Amino acid sequence: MLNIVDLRSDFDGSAAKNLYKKLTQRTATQNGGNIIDIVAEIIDNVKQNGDSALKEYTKKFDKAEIETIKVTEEEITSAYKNVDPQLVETIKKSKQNIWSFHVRQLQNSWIDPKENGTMLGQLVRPLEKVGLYVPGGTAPLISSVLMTAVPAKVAGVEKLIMCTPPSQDGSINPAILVAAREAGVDEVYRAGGAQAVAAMAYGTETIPAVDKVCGPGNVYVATAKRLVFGDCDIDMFAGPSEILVIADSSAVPEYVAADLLSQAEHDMLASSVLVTDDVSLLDSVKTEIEKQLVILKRNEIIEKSLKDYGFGILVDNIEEAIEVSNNIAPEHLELCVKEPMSILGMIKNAGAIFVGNYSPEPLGDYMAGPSHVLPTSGTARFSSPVNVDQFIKKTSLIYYNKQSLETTSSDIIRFAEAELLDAHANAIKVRFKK
Ligand code: HSO
Ligand code: ZN
Repeated sequence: MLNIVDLRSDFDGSAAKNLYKKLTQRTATQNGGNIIDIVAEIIDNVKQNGDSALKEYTKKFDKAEIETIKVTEEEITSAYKNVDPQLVETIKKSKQNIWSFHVRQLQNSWIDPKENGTMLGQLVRPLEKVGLYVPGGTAPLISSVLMTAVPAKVAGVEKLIMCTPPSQDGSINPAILVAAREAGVDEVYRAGGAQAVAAMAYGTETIPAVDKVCGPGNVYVATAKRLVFGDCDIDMFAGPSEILVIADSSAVPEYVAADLLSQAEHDMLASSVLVTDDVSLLDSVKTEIEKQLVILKRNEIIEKSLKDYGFGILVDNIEEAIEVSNNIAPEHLELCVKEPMSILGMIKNAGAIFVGNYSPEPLGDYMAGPSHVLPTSGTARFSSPVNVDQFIKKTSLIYYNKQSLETTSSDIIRFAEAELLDAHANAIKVRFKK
């Protein structure tokens, strides 16, 4: 089922290059066409007509006739009664682990007074209002609520709101509501798609405008985020899930196969790649995939995903495997090799690295602590997982006294005059004229 690519004799060849391209451009084709026009019209309508536009779209796209957009306190209370108490406990544990990890990312403001009387500093402040989009879809991604909301709350975001499309009866998955409450989300609204992004970016009668819109979504949501960017901030464009496993003869085929399948089940566009220097491991993983696939519920999605974007890549040695991985820059990288720690230093591009046979990717999806919202489609070359930094901003602080300003006055005046900006120069001169 995996597509086999043998790079052993052709390591730097075009086979590798084409493969990287195919894997990192899985969503490129979705952004064309008239989607931009459709989304721009939706945004405009929400800007003009607020709540009533939202309700119309909810009727049209989600087939739900809703009276109240805001989820009530009673709905949240009853959500707790409708979720297995053990799942509530699991959600709480996961939240705690995510919190403990992200607390370590907090940065202090600082002020640096110098002997010459100057003082420079940096004030670190949280964003005030953030909006989180949680998509509907075939799998309710309860954990994704925690993985974005908790880092925002650790950063100190005061008002965290969430939009998610309702089911046809107007309700919202109770476990999603429990996760939102546990993570510290302040308000939840029934709204989906591009219209929800527009509502959070510009505000409606019910939904407050926010400083930043976060969260994954389909191509309409992604396009809406692109269009509102500038009026507010946005996070990354998370694409379909990816896993790349580097494995040698010490890997366990059953585990490797299970981990590849775990990401393939997300999406027909998901990608699962095994890179190995051991032909017989590759054979056993292929056999294991066939064996495990038949009992998996989402096997149709998995089969399609593996057919298009599942690869078994053969290389001469683990150094070459690392080079392949660095070129793909996978969202998730598993190291199933004899001495995983010894190769960490060579890995340049990956969203998250899972070290050894007992750190499978779903550990990171749910419980380990680092956010599972990670850079996809090769963007790990230049971007980071969702983290506290994305919910803060910095302000510079500058203090000079009369004497220290005088010391540097001639340099400022020289700069200003070179730029032909004499009002700038004058702002210095007036302070020191005799
Ligand atoms: N692996 C997905 C996240 C997820 N998995 C949510 C299960 N639930 C993208 O990192
Ligand atoms: Zn996952």
